[in-house]
Amino acid sequence: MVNEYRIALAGNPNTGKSTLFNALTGLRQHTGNWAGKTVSLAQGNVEYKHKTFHLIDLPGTYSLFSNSTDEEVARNYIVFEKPDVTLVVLDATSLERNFNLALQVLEMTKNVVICINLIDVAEQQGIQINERLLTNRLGVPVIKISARNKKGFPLLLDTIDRIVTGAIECNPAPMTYPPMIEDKIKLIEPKVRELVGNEISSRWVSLRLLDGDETLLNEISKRLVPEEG
Ligand SMILES: Nc1nc2c(ncn2[C@@H]2O[C@H](COP(=O)(O)OP(=O)(O)OP(=O)(O)O)[C@@H](O)[C@H]2O)c(=O)[nH]1
Ligand SMILES: [Mg+2]
Repeated sequence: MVNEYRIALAGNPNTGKSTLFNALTGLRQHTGNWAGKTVSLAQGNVEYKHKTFHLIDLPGTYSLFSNSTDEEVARNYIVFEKPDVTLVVLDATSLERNFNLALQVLEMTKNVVICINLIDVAEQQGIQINERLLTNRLGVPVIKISARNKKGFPLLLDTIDRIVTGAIECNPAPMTYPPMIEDKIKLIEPKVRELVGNEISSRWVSLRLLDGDETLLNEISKRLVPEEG
């Protein structure tokens, strides 16, 4: 619908996604309740500049390679449900580990905002983060926030707003692999594109096929390939 946008929150466990979600939406939400088989995603709304942002709190995961139900749920949401913007929430005190997931998301989808959370704790520890440098390197906005102290929210909301209105264009820096892998991608990608069109990144699907990710293949045939007969 016009003026309604879906904003997904992704990130490693315990990086403050639900805290951010609750602070922005004003909803109370229990944390860490994703253990069961049926995963229900918490949703809540934020009104901003005559727009409604529907926030979706995805399960916390260390990767998006469908090794677990949670990883599959988060992956499927980002790839197939295609939120208008995906916020990747990182723990400022363990950026190196957290960037693994961020880079995976940047390979899957374009409109991404990197939220470096727990900036209050990082500052206490003397950790300095150059968000401009990161923004330039990654090709998407990087914003320092403290979800608990509601710090950085105006810039975050404004950035989401500017992405959905097209005032900011996200251009995730392409990630390249060793020639052996790049050569294989060149072989597979045209065929993948025939299958998935522009619905999802054919390069990303090709990489997953090289990984032998069967759950993704099943998901693609379920969702994108028309049934015969
Ligand atoms: N100091 C500080 N603590 C924070 C901040 N944001 C979140 N926390 C704390 O970090 C812990 C984890 O926060 P959650 O919001 O539950 O994290 P989550 O990412 O939803 O975790 P999972 O749902 O398990 O993936 C909680 O104790 C929060 O209070 C912050 O900006 N500063
Ligand atoms: Mg949570």
